[in-house]
Amino acid sequence: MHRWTVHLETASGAPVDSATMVVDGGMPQHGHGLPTKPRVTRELGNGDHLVEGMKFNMGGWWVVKFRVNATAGSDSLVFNLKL
Ligand SMILES: [Cu+2]
Repeated sequence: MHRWTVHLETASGAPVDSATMVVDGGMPQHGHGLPTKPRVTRELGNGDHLVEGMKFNMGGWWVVKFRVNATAGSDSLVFNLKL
């Protein structure tokens, strides 16, 4: 089980502390999602957010998605992990 620190900032580089973040993901080639429900458990300050519950229970191609809502705006990101 991993803990990730996710850093959020505006396009101009200002740290974003107060935000809701939804974590999603899965393995496109296997048709399944994450085996856990990761979530933000703590705001660490200076734009850093602690995400607990990240788990990758097999090797292969994973896609991880974050959806962010804050007063500064909404954004999302998707990236690949090859494990
Ligand atoms: Cu799989």
